[in-house]
Amino acid sequence: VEASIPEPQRDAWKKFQAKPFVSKDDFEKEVVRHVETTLARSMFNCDETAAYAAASLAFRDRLITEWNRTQQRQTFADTKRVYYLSLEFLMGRALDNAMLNVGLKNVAKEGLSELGFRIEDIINQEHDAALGNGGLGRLAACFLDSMASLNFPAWGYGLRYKYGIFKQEIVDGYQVEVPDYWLDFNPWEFPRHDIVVDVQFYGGVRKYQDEVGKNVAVWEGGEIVKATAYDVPIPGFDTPTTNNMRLWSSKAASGEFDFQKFNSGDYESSVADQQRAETISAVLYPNDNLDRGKELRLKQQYFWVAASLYDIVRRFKKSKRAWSEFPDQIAIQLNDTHPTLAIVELQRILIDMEGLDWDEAWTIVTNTFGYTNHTVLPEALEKWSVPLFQNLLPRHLQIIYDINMFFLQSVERKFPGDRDMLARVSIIEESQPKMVRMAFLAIVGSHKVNGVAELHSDLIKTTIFKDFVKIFGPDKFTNVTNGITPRRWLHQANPRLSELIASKTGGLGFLKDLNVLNELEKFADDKAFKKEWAEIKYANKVRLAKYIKSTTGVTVNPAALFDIQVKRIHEYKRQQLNIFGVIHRYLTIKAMTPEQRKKLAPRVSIFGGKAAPGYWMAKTIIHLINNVGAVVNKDPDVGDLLKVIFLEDYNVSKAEIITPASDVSEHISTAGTEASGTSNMKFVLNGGLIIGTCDGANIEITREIGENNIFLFGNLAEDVEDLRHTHNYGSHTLDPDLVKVFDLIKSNAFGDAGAFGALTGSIEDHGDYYLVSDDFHSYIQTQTLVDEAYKNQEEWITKTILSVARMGFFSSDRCINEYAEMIWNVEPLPVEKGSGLGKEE
Ligand code: GL7
Repeated sequence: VEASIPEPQRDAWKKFQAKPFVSKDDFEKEVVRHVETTLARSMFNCDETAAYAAASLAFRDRLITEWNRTQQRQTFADTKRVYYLSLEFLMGRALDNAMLNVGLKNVAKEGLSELGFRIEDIINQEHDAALGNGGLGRLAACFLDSMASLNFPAWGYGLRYKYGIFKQEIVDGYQVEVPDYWLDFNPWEFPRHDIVVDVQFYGGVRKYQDEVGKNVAVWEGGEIVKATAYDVPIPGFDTPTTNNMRLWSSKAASGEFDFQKFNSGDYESSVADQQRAETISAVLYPNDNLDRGKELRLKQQYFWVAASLYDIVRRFKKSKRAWSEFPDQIAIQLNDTHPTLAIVELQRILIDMEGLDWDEAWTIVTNTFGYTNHTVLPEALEKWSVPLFQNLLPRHLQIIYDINMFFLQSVERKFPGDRDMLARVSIIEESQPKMVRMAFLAIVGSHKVNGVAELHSDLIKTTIFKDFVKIFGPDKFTNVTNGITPRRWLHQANPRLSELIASKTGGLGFLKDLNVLNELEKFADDKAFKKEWAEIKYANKVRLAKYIKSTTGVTVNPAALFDIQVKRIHEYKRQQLNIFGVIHRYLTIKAMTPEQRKKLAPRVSIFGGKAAPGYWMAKTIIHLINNVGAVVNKDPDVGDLLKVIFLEDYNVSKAEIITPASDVSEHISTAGTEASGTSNMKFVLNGGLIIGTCDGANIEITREIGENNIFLFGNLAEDVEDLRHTHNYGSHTLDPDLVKVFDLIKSNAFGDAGAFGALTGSIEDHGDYYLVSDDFHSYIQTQTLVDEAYKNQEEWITKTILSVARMGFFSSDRCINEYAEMIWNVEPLPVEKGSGLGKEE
């Protein structure tokens, strides 16, 4: 339908177009207007929740105005766009970020203060948007920020889960999961009730030949679910560009409920249908680095992919271009294998709906997609059972079989007679039942495959995807080392540090070109600068200490060394190594004379992170940490020398308080298991040092900041396989210090040892797959080096300054520019500052 206003009436529109506020007075006017009209409240009935709502709505209005202009500008320019498909976007809070990105935080601060509120209290009202599990989801959020800040025409596509990642409560030392219902009030989304896509499931396929003898496949029957779009504006930093994140929400096709059933008296089942459809976008699967193969998850994936592709194709068709131009106009990036069905769906649209022939369609498809791999852990690689697929998406399964047939034929031509190779690379695993290997499908259907750190990208080429390198050649495989947005992870989380850096580098330019941080090197020995630097770290530690006190009741000394490990709880990330190290420290302190104790640097060991609800071992680790804390924290022999803290419900907004407060953070995964890690980058950028293994991005961080500025320990990735082999087939004797730790646990020192039997047993009796014992000695020794180094504060501070100065590489802006150049082949759409702000285009 033609919905644009005719030429003669457009002047009126232009005259009355919304003008985003820029002044304090206009901001206040907007806040008061929203309190009094949108919220129907008044100055006699305005608490912090209402003030938060009104301030957010004022900023939302502003963002959506820029959003509209950005979309018009991008449509008009008609250049190539990027679509970033991710099942997770771990956005955190939006208000603070919006205020900073549009450069109006001070305006808002003063405005709110005149209206009777402290801006910090208002910011704290916001519920995190927690539509992700961990690093993978947060990476997608950092990428959206960078794409907008760099003026790339780019959209994110995801699911609008009603429940994000669960809220974690610790009850008697155990993790308890509470649903995260976050949509009660969400001012940051715009429901688009006019953008609704029908998504089909189940049914069957009818094949026939048409008049001219062409094979036709029709997918018919089954059921339809409706996808409604919800748009979230993504403001760039210091630019009018405001991109879009479109999230899909599911609804039954029959509207409220099935009236036929209702009228025939079957009220309950008509509501049940509705409920079943809504279930699709109801909940985020809470597993990190684990695939469980649940049918509802496959339904989520297809629902999201089908709606997104329909939307993308519809937008392309409006341009009236030839199909062959599709990859010149559109790049689609697959964030892990979760959206791999998009490859099949686009092929289906092109051959079944648009009538292209196979080869023509397949060329378009492969030139459109890029695939990012985020893990080599076998338990995380997605596979779907063929019978399940057959039932849910019968036509897609046929297309997958055809893709596989053509692919295997090409392999056969290249490696004649190599049947083992064919079996190894087949998209269909010949198991019982047969399985669809999604990573292989993603590789075959994309023109580029990338890993997320150098070691990881090398590993995928030499292990899980080795055969594909032989088949497609090495150029199809590349590396884009992850990055983080310095806007949220420095400017927003650590405003004082950001201000200090700005004062020495000529303003906030470093937030747009993080390599400017290099200028700080010259202050690494500057007395006055170091003093300020140290004061800021101390203030951030005081802030965290207050938070710890208010949430756990434990008093920690801000002068102690803060040693932090916050991330999802996983055996491969080895929080168990950390807590065993803490127990070892406890034993050491207990055995010390008072004189010896005086020489030890006091330490606070801080843990945080969620365990997947079904991951028993991870939950056991949380339990052990809490029980160790309960004993150590009240032991008078220990006092301030050691405190053990578990912070409940680690999430993005808490990370903003925790990250700036570290002296040391732990990134101690078994070598070769953590694809990249991104919190390692955040901690160093905030002036903390790392104790870590030679894994993921730690290696590149070391290369950038220098090996004197990082505490590396442990076995190397290349030795892991041999060590595992010896554990299983040779002799496996545990590290003697670790044995002492286990003995203490077994003496019930931290509660009933039975509770921890599986954890110690996995190391003693079941092969120690994650090499905890092998790395224990090296870990303890390195922690001693940390103690020693921390005593020399002058050198320590210099190390942290040099590290920050050398972190420019890890901006997600660098990473997005690499994707744009190597994979997407897209250019930014430059926009003059201020051109969108109420001026004509
Ligand atoms: C992850 C990796 O585990 C993590 O190392 C990486 O930094 C992140 C982003 O690339 O992706 N892969 C994965 O499956 N999850 C991750 O966080 C859940």
